Amino acid sequence: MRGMRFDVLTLFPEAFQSFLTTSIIGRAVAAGHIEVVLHDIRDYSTDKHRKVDDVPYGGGAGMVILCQPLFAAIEAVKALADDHAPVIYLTPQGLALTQQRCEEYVEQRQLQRMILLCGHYEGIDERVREALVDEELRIGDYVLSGGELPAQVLMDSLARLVPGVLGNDASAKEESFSLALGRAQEYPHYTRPAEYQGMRVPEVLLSGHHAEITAWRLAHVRQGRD
Ligand code: 4H3
Repeated sequence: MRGMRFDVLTLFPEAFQSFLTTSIIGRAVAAGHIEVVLHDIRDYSTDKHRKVDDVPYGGGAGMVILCQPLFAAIEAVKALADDHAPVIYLTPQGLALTQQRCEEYVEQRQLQRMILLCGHYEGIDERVREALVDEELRIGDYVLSGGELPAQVLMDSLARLVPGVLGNDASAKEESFSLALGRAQEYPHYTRPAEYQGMRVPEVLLSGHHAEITAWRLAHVRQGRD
């Protein structure tokens, strides 16, 4: 399977800098397993002052991102590659991002490319949503000031399912296996030293008996809770 390409539309491309250069994601980008292309929505404004937002019709707090730069940006970015790419808007009203949905994106649909739309302020003009947004996703039940963090969460959760991204290919599969059993669940992990301030690592984990270790881990699976 080919890597994934993400085209990110944002007013704050600099918010992605450390994410894209650090740790596993940094290596995945450097190795070409994932490609992330950042697009500054402001670059698509035709206004002489590069205006991207205005006050809401009907009144109310905050600013709304204009149709013009969003239509121009999305249409231009769609045309940059041949692959069909759904436009995904990160919003608290969207479908919940779950491990199962991540696996469906990466494996079942063999999705190669996504366009991620990050809003800010009060959000985007509704006509952009109606005409151009294919899916809405939320990373959790809370409101954030921008879609940039949710976009990074989405890319991180998908990237680690792309073959080659994790040094140890088993890690992602193992974790999704345990997730398939129910809610997010994990067994306890330990590393050296075997004793720290009087606290011992369970002896069975030091034993090298793989069947017993597996049984211990199954017995100590922790369930995610609300
Ligand atoms: C996503 C986006 C929470 C989530 C978001 C989430 C800012 C959406 C702006 C942005 C709109 C106004 N908050 N839970 N906020 O995934 O574009 O809400």
